[in-house]
Amino acid sequence: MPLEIVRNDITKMSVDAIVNAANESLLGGGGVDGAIHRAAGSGLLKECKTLGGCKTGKAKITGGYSLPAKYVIHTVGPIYQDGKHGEQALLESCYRESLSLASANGCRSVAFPLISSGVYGYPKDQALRVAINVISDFLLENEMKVYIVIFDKASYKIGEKLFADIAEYIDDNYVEAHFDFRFESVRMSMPCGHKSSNSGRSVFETRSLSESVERDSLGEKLKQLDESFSQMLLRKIDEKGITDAQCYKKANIDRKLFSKIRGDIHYKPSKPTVIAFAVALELSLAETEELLKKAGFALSHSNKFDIIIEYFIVRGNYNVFEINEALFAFDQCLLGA
Ligand code: AR6
Repeated sequence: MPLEIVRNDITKMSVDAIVNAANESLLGGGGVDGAIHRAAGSGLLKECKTLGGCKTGKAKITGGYSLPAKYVIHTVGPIYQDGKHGEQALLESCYRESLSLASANGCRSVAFPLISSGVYGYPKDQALRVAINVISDFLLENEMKVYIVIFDKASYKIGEKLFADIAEYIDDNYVEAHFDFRFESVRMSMPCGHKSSNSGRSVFETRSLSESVERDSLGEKLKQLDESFSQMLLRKIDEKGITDAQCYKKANIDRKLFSKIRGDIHYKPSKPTVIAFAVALELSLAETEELLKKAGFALSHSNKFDIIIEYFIVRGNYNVFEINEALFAFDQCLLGA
């Protein structure tokens, strides 16, 4: 996944560069800045003293010293007043400048904290949205692995209305599914010889009859395998008139994985990968089910992840990054590789 949201302490990230939410002096402070200086050791402050500070919205780079990261990119986020003082443009600039500095220094992986969302008071859901928008734009043109690092659950918030809507959707659908599920388990646990009220034939008998038919035609059937996942994916890309790169980037899937899928018609993807492509291709719910089926999966109402995906697809919201925000908020695995 080119963009990933993770819960971690940024000082522990083994990436080429971590980004520091610094202040204009670049001489350290509290929050993530304090944590980075403590973990890097005194060499970092010494180098920072030679930089002559940094303006809000800009970024400067130093070594990582005792950190697992090779570099620290120091950027200064805006202090949030009321959103009418150019805060958003400045925050966007922090992400853009940091990414271009990372790129200029050959970094292939970078980790960001949610800049300005602590002491500087930027509302966390809006800070996250800005981060995702700028980073995903950058990833359309550049190859890099970018992490947004969320320190604790409290510092992560998607819009309250969205959260409440999804929670309600899960509630409505989850209850329904539990009824179905109980019914299913009763059916599944019937003993083999149980007479089905519909056919009057035992499950065992039905199976032996059909087994002989199947044995005969198995060889034939194997010769007529359905279109595979990879074949359907490539066909849909053609039908939508988009390029491979547009598709895998929109799906938040990296190029290498896409080439594997392209080169192997029997490639078996994970479920989040299939859904990421369905979202990138803006497939309807029925088409998503079809694509999932090609890879041996289905959407189920006994699964929160599936219900959240369904919530977005039925509303025609195909932004993989927004979907990932919501999945993260509900502690589900994310779309992508
Ligand atoms: N790893 C990842 N994220 C963290 C960590 C960590 N170890 N520690 C905190 N955060 P803040 P700002 C999150 O206040 O708002 C400093 O004093 C935190 O939960 O560090 O840009 C500077 O010197 C929050 O979501 O930065 C400046 O004076 C996010 O990092 C001022 O604070 C940013 O919170 C900058 O304020």
